[in-house]
Amino acid sequence: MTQAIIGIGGNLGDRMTYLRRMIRALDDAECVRVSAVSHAYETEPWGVSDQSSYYNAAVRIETSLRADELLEVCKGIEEDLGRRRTVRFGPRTADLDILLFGDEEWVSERLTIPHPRMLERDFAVRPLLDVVGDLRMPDGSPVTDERVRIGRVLADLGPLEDPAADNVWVDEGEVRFVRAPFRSLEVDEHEVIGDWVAVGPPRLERGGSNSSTDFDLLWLEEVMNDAGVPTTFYPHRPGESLSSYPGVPTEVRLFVSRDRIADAYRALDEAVGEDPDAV
Ligand code: A4P
Ligand code: MG
Repeated sequence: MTQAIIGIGGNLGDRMTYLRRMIRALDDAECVRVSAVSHAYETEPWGVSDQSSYYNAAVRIETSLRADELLEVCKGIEEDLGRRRTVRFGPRTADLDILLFGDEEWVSERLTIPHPRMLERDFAVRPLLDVVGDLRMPDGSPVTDERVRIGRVLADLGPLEDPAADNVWVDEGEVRFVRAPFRSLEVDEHEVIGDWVAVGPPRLERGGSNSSTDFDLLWLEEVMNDAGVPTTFYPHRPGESLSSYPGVPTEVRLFVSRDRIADAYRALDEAVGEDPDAV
């Protein structure tokens, strides 16, 4: 896994919506997971004058892709979001630049990492410092805002939704990550209860006798407990149904503490990685 930072921005259309869609698309991409998101900033357009201000942000991801593969993912997202390449540095709905990719350096016609002009751009550095406090360039020098001189931040527009905080995974049979409605909590009460978030598939039980799910919630509980992530079942532990309505299925769900969801992800990933039969 490599930690990479992607600078995102755009200055056409509903700019905030495009930022959200870029973040979402990155998190949805195969082998990419968003682990932190900066504030959104309104920034002074740089390059071609006479274009409207940009909204910029930075996204920290964990990925098993190589940098050149990640570039293809980024270009695909730009395309999906309707970017038309017209003028270089000109207006666009969605621009994704790989700013840093672990401590790797790339110099080719298609890919330069670290992004060559990032340190002089307020619109790149400011959000970047939101997502990684103590950040270093591949040569070991710290990333600071000392050299910024172009693309000034005009306004801090506040936090953007961080999908890592809200993702829950549910599904029948297989482990699959399903996104909760983005940041909103209008998930039904079976999925979020107070500070608890449901993970894993629901287990349907009928008056005491268990129906099978391919995926055992007790196994998942063990994984979480090993990782120190607090868990609880609702409405009761599997197999301990107290239903007074025999035959009426009860949905038993495992919940983990909401503020530990990132650890929950990691623990499951590791567990599945170790045990191919687990799913
Ligand atoms: N490329 C090389 N290295 C990278 C990398 N690390 N990440 C290549 C992404 N792409 C990289 O990019 C041109 C080519 O750069 C790509 O085909 C890729 O192979 P592009 O996105 O097609 O065109 P572009 O964005 O116009 O060029 P470039 O060089 O990425 O421009 P910048 O530097 O991103 O500038 N003002 C404000 N306030 N905020 C902005 O976000 N952005 C720009 C674009 C101009 N002014 C801005 C902003
Ligand atoms: Mg670009």
